[in-house]
Amino acid sequence: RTDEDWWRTAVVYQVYPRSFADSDGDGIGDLRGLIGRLDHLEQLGVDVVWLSPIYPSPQDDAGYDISDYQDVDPTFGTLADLDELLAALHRRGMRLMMDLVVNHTSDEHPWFVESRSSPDSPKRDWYWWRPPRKGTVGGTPGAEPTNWESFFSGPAWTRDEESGDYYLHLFSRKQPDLNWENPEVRDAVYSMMRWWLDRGVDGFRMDVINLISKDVDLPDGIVRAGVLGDGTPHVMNGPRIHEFLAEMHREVLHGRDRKILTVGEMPGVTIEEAQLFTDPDRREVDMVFTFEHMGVDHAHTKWDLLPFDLVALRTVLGRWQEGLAEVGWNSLYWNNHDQPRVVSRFGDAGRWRERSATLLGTVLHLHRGTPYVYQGEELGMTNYPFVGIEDFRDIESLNHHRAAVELGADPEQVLAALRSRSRDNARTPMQWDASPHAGFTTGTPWLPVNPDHTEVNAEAATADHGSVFHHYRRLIELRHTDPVVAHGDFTMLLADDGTVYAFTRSLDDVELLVAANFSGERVRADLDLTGWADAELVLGNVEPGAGAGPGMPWEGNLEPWEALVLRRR
Ligand code: ISL
Repeated sequence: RTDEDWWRTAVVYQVYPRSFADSDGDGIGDLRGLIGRLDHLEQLGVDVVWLSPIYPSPQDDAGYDISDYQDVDPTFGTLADLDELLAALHRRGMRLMMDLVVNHTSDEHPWFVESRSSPDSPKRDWYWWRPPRKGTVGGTPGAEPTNWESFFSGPAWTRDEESGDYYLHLFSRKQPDLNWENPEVRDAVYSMMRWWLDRGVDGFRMDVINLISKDVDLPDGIVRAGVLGDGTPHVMNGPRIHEFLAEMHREVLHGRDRKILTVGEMPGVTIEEAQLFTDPDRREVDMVFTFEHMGVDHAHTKWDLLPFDLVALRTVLGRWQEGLAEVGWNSLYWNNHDQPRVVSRFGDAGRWRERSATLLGTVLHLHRGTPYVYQGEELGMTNYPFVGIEDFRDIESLNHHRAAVELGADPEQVLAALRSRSRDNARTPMQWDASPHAGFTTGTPWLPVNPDHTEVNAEAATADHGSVFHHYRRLIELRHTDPVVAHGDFTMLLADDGTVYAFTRSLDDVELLVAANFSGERVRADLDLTGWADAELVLGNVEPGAGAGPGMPWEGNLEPWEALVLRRR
């Protein structure tokens, strides 16, 4: 294998810095806190750290609203701390991937301040400014240039009182969208990216990067519920998206002395699009984050809860495995800072917390693609027991609550959806030990620590050989040592089974069989085990294994939430 595709055998660990480790007692995590915890990551064995935004920011959207791309927010530390983190990671053989948020800036970024200052500003065209809709009075509902709803509720346009014009913001009003049609904008972004690469960083995770090319006619969207329309067909995977990414590759990534890792976060991306985005010959990005499997438990929006459906999950994941088998590459994730905790979502966070957390890890890490571990996932961290709206901090949750209640929804139902789906579930502090704030801070944490930290914490998990942590460590090691895990073909089994998830992987003369029982009952997997009698048990989450081993072939029985991996030649 060449250095060109080192990332195919890699595992990425996401750090959400505000909630990882606080070194100075202000209740918010920081870079020095992270530097102090690198042993944990090294022991886990991950190859890359993806760092969520640490740039100067008014923190309207927890750092995804950036006011200076080339510095560090004092809350998180200094550029010198960042350099030290980078050096410390490199010394330990790990790489650093930065978050690149360039669909929008903060409204406090000097570019936007300048753009807003006058319709004649040389930077006016760096953002999407439009007059009120013809025949309307600016500032009144309906006068917005389009009917689009923002991802964070309410109209996607805000009026600037001074000029009377509106600016576009697909997210909060403090996150104005950059106009990528303007070549100066693209140049400014590329030069900023080169600056980070010259500093030594190893990759970029590109925030909502498939939203940067808009349909310049800005047509209205279809109105489904309420009064606002769905603008997404006019902004997702827009007409120039491939052109922009290829240009970025040429201008920034091509010809470097090392292979830079790129992953595009792409809500609404289809497999057909992903094949184009990740085809190595097209030189756009190495992989994308799809959202399709995150949608299997919602109806129209993420707030309309559906029960977990294993068949739906398998159908989606299976299609992506197949779709990117010949060309392109998958990213694999259950969790990030925008998703509720997977063990509370697809597993059983009560009686079978550890068992289901290790099952979920096994299933994900044995797929073909690059796995991402979100901080705390390797401990089996769970959703927080939120009660009232005052417990939430996330702008998406707060805005949705306000908008839904205004439209007449039952507040108790809105809260029920937030408890299960709010992004704050992912954002409670990392649980290091059993002490009052879980070893995260000596001060008051910005979001409370989950009360289960007395049991679920890194100190306890690293000391226990049978923990979720050590299971994840073994999964990561397996990817590093057994080429079939990274490079083997993937075949899904049991297409219609609502309980057992099973598949095989194969490379040359080696074949793996993975079987996982997504239920709290003992079951028998309906698999044809001919030829597996002498298989070796590589990994399992039930001690001492389900009877598989030399002279003790596995007969297809699975304990509650049991997952196992067999290998044959
Ligand atoms: O959180 C979501 C899932 O419901 C999405 O609406 C989310 O906002 C979308 O996936 C884009 O996410 C990224 O960009 C946002 C930021 O708030 C998220 O944290 C980030 O991951 C805007 O920058």
